[in-house]
Amino acid sequence: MTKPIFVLNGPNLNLLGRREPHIYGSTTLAEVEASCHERARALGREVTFRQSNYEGQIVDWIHEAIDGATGMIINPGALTHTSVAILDALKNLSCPIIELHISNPHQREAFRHVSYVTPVATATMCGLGVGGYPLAIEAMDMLVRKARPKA
Ligand code: CA2
Repeated sequence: MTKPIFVLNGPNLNLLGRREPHIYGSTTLAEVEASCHERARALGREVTFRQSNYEGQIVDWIHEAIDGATGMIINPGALTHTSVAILDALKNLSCPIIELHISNPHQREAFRHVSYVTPVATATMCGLGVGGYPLAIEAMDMLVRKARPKA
């Protein structure tokens, strides 16, 4: 059986749809998760979708992905701009990595212009709102097929 695509979400993303709708929209994280499963199903893939407010938990899930994921989509939230631990964990993955953001951090405060994740990401996607999540599933499917063409 093929391994799932991991979709990991960092701190505060559990508040999606309930706070700051002018930046992040009014869709909840549960609805975002449903959109990922739906797009993955159409592509014949599975998704493991998780969110945590704790850096160490995200590091543990990245470790789980070393042998357990076919691709890693990660929105590390604010940890994008601070976390050497997440960078170091991601370095251990051999599968494609997509760094995903709902907003476009480059249009926001200067401290959001730095990402510790970008150097190890296969691709980055940002500024597409929550619609970026199912698009990232499609992009990941393309990257995985490119990495491992069928015999
Ligand atoms: O645009 C993104 O996806 C971010 O990763 C979101 C992070 C932010 O620190 C990054 O710079 C860009 C913040 C996540 C907070 O999510 C919330 C969602 C709804 C309400 C409040 C916070």
